Amino acid sequence: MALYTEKSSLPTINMGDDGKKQPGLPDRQDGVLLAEPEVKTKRPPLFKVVLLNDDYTPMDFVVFILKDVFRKNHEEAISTMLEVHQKGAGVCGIYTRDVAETKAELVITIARRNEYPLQCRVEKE
Ligand code: TYC
Repeated sequence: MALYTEKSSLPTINMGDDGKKQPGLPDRQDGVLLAEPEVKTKRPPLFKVVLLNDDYTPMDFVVFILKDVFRKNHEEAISTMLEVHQKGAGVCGIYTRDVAETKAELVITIARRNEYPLQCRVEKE
């Protein structure tokens, strides 16, 4: 894209009534595109899925959940399960709100179907 950067007194087309630049519209002068429009994007807020320890859910089942729901490999799944077992809680993953809530619900659904009391929480990062 050619950039015309020389200063000129010609008004830009991209101007509102207040004379201010309109965000998202390209800068033009004499119909010539001066630069790509500046589009401001914001990253979405992130949420942790935290798994909680209990005395009844078997370790193997937690490892299965960590692989199946959180796509961890065997070593990562063992390590996260042991962290939760030893410290009482541990982060399984960090996602946008909808993904975090869906994964947390899936954990509870699979656990209840297997009659285990496994719990997990969604917390803002
Ligand atoms: N504490 C459980 C046991 O000894 C294992 C376990 C680990 C349970 C992690 C839940 O989130 C958990 N069988």
